[in-house]
Amino acid sequence: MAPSDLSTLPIGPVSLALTAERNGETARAGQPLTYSLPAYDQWARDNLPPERRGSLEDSDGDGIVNLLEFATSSNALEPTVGPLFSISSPEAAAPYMEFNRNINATDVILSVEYSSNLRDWTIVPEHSPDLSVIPLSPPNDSSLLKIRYSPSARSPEIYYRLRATKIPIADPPPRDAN
Ligand SMILES: [Ca+2]
Repeated sequence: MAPSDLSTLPIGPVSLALTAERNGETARAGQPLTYSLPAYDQWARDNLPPERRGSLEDSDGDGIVNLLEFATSSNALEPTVGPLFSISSPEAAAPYMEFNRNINATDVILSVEYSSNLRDWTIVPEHSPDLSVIPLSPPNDSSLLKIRYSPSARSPEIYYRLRATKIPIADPPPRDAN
């Protein structure tokens, strides 16, 4: 099994196409298998001290909670300087923002939201044509995708934010982090 097409699934759980082969015959499942692993918990155990593993904790005090650090392949023990995503220069003909997506964060939905007034936020749909995967050069760590959001509709003033939502795997309720 291999991820069916990561380039079209930058912000969600892993999706796999299932096939079975026997005696030269191949059967394919009609629906891909989408699965989530308790990836955050595993990452927290591997990377964070025991008393600072909460998804809404900020282990390095940089204002970015652990869940967002995980989802964007940021170092949760090394304060991030500046914003979590980059924005094109004001003169750019087609403005955009870019952020990193950790494809190992299979139990975290990472979405872009925008607002013109910082009160009402609109989620950019996962399969929006305004979202694209930017090839890294040189090719980087394979667990990292660079995602670009380039809005097709123009607005004189717009705010962006990233939302990370942890998919509940077992008993814990869903937890949000902005
Ligand atoms: Ca942090």
